[in-house]
Amino acid sequence: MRGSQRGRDSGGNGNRIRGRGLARFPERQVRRNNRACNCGSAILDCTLSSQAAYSLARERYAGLGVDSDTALRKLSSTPLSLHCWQGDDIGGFEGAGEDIGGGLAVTGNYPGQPRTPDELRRDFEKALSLIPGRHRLNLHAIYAETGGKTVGRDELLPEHFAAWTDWALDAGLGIDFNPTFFAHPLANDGFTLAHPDSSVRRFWINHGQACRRIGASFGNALGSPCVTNVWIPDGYKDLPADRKAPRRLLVESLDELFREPLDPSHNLDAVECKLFGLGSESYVVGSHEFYLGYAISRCKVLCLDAGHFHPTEVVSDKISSVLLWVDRLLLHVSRGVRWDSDHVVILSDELREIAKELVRGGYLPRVHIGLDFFDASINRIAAWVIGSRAMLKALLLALLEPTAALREMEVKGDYTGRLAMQEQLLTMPFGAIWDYYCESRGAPQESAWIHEIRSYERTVLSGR
Ligand code: RNT
Ligand code: ZN
Repeated sequence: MRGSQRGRDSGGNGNRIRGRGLARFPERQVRRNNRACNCGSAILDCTLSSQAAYSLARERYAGLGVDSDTALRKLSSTPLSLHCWQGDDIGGFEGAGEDIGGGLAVTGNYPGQPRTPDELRRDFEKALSLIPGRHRLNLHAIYAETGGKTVGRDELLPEHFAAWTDWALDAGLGIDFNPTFFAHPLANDGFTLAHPDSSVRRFWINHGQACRRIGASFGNALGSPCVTNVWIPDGYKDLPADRKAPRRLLVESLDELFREPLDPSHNLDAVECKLFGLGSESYVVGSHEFYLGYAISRCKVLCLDAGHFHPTEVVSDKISSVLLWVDRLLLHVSRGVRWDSDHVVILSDELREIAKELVRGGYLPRVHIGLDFFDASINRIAAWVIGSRAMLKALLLALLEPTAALREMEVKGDYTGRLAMQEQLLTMPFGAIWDYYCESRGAPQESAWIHEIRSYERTVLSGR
């Protein structure tokens, strides 16, 4: 594969990070002790009942030829990239008072929205303490901290993200990044990088260039490549007279935006397509075909957002196709519901299919698993926790699948056996494995984390 963007730790998906790890998560430290667990790594204490349930479940999976200890080890080395914007309704801290725009809409008014970067970071830490494993933060440019000074998006510098970097270093988190091509007066026409006015395009190109350098500074400081993802809202509500010209402009703008060579062990560029959005129902410049071609020809990471396709089209079916042609994939795991592409992720059929594809294809080292949803009608921290835990549960289910046995039936044409086994797998004692995993990684079991959210609401959120 020519000129591919491989990170420093190209054998994995980029979570070998610098930092002091659990230092910032006292709740996890409290649960830690020295007793050995069966599952091998990152050993924490587990209650006897969860150990016993795990032992029984492990035997059941062993009966299918599946080693659950190995599955847990693989799961714990798979990071998710958790999007900061679920925490504050994509508000950011620019303070210009712009609407989000870009066809993005966050509905709901749940109390406790964070008002400052520190409050957002505190909420994020709370969420992380309830999600097993070591994960990453996915940041947007509008979360810059400029000390009250107005800084144009085309002038943003790594120093405006110094607090995020220090915090991530302390917490042992990697960071991924996104230029923000919305919520700005120069995006109000609905066009940014494909705007017919070259000065508008130039502003947004400069913003993208600034963001790539910021991404590289995260990657350099944290010792793990930052995936910097470009998504633009550009498109038309109604039937365009010219579909070609904006796409040509977008290629030009992107080529200029990505012109500066950056070390792929610091920064990896990704591009995200969309079929339609609110206000861009008839035409989106950056369609799937556009970005698939762009990513292949320019050796970029392709981003597939699960909410960005026709409702009957599924991302799970695209993974094995696009990974024949691009080196790396970024997923925006989301859940479309009618017109909305950003409901909180749950353990749906499609989520399980996505995870199965990642595991069956051996793709985990080439795929960055990002989450992308926003809901302000429920507790925002709980939304992070529900979506992240659902993704991890889906991955664990996939890791516990007796894939070889299913494939054997498939090649023999025994589709009856294949379907019967797929149904049988749904009643296996997966919950015992998952609860044990959570406990052994210092995170609450499935029935317990909600109590911690309720108490955080009482003690912290209610004071805001
Ligand atoms: C929008 C895209 C994009 C955004 C974030 C906030 O439809 O999915 O990824 O959700 O940049
Ligand atoms: Zn997305």
